[in-house]
Amino acid sequence: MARFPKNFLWGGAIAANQAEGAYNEDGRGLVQTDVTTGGNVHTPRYTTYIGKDGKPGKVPSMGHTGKIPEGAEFAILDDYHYPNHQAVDFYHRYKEDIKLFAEMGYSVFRLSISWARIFPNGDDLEPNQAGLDFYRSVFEECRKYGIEPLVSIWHFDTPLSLESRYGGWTNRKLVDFYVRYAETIFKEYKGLVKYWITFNEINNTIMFLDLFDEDLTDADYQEAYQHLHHQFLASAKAVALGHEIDANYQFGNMICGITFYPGSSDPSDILENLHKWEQNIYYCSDVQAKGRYGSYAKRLWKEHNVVLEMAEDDLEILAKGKVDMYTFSYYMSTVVTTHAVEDKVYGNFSIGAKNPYLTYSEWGWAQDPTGLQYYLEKIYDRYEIPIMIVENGLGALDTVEEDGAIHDQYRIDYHRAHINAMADAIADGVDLIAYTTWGCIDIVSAGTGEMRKRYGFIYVDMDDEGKGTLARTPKDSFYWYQKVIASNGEDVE
Ligand code: P53
Repeated sequence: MARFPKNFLWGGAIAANQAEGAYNEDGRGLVQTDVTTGGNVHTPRYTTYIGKDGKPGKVPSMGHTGKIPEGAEFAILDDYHYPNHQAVDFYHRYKEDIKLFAEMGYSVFRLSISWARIFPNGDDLEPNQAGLDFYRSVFEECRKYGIEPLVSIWHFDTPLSLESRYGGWTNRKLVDFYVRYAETIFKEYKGLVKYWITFNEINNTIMFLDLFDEDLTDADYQEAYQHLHHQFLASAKAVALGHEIDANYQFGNMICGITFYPGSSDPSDILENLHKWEQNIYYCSDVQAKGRYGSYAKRLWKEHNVVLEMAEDDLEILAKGKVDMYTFSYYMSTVVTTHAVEDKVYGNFSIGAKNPYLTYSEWGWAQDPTGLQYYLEKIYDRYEIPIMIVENGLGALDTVEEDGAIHDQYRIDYHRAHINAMADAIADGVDLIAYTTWGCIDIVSAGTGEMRKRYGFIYVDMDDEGKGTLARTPKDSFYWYQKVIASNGEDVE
């Protein structure tokens, strides 16, 4: 028996703001990462601004939602390095990079379109032709090698101008701006693209809320849930419209898929764990895959006195915009407990207590392939639609040997274990159709802004200060993945 179906899609994934660079070229508008500094595992990234008083300042960017003070303006300051400005220059090197992806044997390549390349201010009435041309050329390059593009419409990169002038996603007006942008690209790339993802890791807004701030008020929750409601509407409207524009279009939601385990058999831990799944995973995917808010949503809102502002036909819009496939990222599992935690995980996005049965990466992320199998089986049972794993990888420090080789056996081991877990889930009945590893090529880390936190199978000569030639070198994992793909997942040794 083959471990993977015949048409299984193998490939890798990147995001525009972490790979492209060229942040101010060809009419592109700014996004939040352009005013976000580099950090590391101990120091957060900062969003920089000029205050009302004319003085420069910074606030921790907290993933993607850093708020600057009233009256301040986002600003690029002279004293800081902004790693996303240049990133790894995919904007100018995409032909060379896609050729390498083809050499690995990719049948799918996940990338995102930068909204601010198409609509620099977000609310422009006409798209920027240079932006449209760029992605057309990228997709044509993929097609040349028989690679299917898998396109995220939004990957944490709302045009900055929509943040400063409208206050971002808490403003309902963004729904229409997003839909205009989506309609433009659906029409433009008809015949070139088949697979779309509406919002990358949409659940981060609620999942990471209580991770960064201990003094949260009900107003913070109100804002987060309202923000999500608007993104759900935008996603549902885009899906319905996309299906009209091209009946072949397939849409995925995108969930940051973390597997939650109860810390003990204490029933209160079991219940708390269920509630974490509801708040952090199901809340978003029920709306996007079932077309309605789950029954527990009322409890979540009540906990923080949230009253969602909804228009009359909102629930109908959500019901009509169900996604065709469940797409998610998977890096780690985490432990939920109601008891005092002695051994805490320190990683920037790892949450909760340390799991004594697992090993942790240098950035504190739990390595747990069984958690991936668990997630796949649980989610497939709930939604019964095709599943894509659209991110999975190990952020690690790589060493370049004197002869230029990069022996990243740890990365190979990580992926082998996760691919075996996928095969086990498929054997158990899960309809898994694609796997795109995170960072087919080294790119800027979203969480820390580092280059040294590398995920790629292709090394990029660039350091945290922005020094390097940007030259590309295949790592050992490159040749290993080539073998995996050529054997359709049979040969993972
Ligand atoms: P970095 C948090 C937790 C898990 C995945 O992350 C996350 C995040 C938010 O950063 O993000 C996804 O680069 C995300 C990618 C990101 C990747 O995971 O912080 O979709 O943009 O690069 C890895 O190590």
